[in-house]
Amino acid sequence: MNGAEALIKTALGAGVDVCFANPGTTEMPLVAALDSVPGMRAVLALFEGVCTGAADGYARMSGKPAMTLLHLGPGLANGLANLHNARRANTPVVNVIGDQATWHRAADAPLTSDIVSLASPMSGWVRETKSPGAIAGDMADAIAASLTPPGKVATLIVPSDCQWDPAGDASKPRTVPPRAKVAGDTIDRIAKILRVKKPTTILLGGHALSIAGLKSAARVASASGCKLMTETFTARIERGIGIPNPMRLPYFPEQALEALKGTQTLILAGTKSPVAFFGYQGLPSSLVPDGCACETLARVEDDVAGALAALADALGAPKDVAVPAAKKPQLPTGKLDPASLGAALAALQPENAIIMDESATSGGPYAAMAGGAPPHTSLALTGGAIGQGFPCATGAAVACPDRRVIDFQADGSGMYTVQALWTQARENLNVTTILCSNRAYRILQMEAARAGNVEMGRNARSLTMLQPPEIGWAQLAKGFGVPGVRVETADDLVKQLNRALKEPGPNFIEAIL
Ligand SMILES: Cc1ncc(C[n+]2csc(CCOP(=O)(O)OP(=O)(O)O)c2C)c(N)n1
Repeated sequence: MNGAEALIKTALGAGVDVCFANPGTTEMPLVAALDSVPGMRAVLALFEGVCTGAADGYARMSGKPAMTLLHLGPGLANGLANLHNARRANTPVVNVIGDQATWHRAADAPLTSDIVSLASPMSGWVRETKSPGAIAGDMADAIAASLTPPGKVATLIVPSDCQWDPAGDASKPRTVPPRAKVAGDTIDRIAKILRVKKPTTILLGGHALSIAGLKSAARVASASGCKLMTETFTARIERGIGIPNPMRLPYFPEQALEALKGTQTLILAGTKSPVAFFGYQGLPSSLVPDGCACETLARVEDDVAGALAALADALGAPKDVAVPAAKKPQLPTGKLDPASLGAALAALQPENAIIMDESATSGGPYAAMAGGAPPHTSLALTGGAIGQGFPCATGAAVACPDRRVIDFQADGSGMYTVQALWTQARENLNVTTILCSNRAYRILQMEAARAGNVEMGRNARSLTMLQPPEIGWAQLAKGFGVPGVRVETADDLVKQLNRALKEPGPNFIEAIL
């Protein structure tokens, strides 16, 4: 067995059986090993940002890492933005990156670069394999590191001679520590704060947004009268009829501070203390109101769902709390705008759908209505590096072939990684894309106005508008092998969405806003 085969056998032994790849010469032994060691599903993506975003979506839905296979420093560099998003989502990802043969490094050949330095900021764990005998153990360590709570990006750099030279056998999976249980003292301390019944808000994130976490949080709120809120951008949240539906902390700092106004204690459950997405002149970094105390029930790496359940019990909360009936979204007619688009999606999405939400400024009305949609899972852009929607939806569909994935996709963001559509077609994935076609970087126009640049000049307009020329989205989708249509009214959208959601395989709807 050579090093490459030992690596793949180790991955399979640890349950890692999907590889999102864009290989090159330095990964050829690994490419061969993907056949000589059977069991790995190898998925080609035509840009490394698609590989890394797909690995993120896959792990958010399956709970286990996929491996990426990337080509030296430049291949990794192309994938970094979506690794940044994965890192912010605490997603387990295992990057395997080929490098020059150890004896060829000194030659400083054209593709040689400092891969460790490139990988480090976006990785929670980085290692270079030093010998063929070490490769299997390194891979086992990388997988364990990725799965160590709360979940990490782990990057293993494997020189090509360590792949092709004879190696020992595969390594056994390492033991991964479970999420830390929150101490009884902490539960008692938080329960005491909640019993005082001063205005208190619990900010929920990470695993608190599972069904069990949300239900326990609702029990705590019903027993104590506290408010519940979720972090603004959630890696994964369960939503829909019958599922507690806390308000989302607003994005803009003025609105977030307003939403938290009057709160005397902010309790963190599976998230960090909230901060503004950007620094704005005259506004603070921290979104915790002045004079408000901040307490931690559970950190992101802790068993936050268990802590919320224990807290609910400590407060003597009833076992089940009725979820207020949510308004069922009505099918829209007439003009197509973010409100009618949101209503159409919320009304038509099938039970158990996975919504990848990179809808940016077009998604507000949908987010407000989704609580009345059938139960579903929602994934968001956690790190703000746009271009995540198409890849993440692709990975989610690989993880969950029996569920319909809906990529609710802003147009500007979509253009960064549009070639993921080709992977959706090749793998025949059940992904419906709804493209919010406002043909602008709308958020940047809003930010310009907020900064006082209301009458934008020629350059500012040019840098925030996506036409001319108009992007032919439906033709683009068709060119990648995904049937695509364009709709201009709410009625047309309803008709096309109804059809698309029932058809197997990928499809695409450009909604002109
Ligand atoms: C990788 C990366 N590049 C650039 C940006 C800056 N940026 C933030 S939002 C945005 C435009 C978003 O436009 P679109 O996706 O069409 O959504 P809209 O604002 O129109 O709703 C840009 C360029 C970013 N966040 N990430």
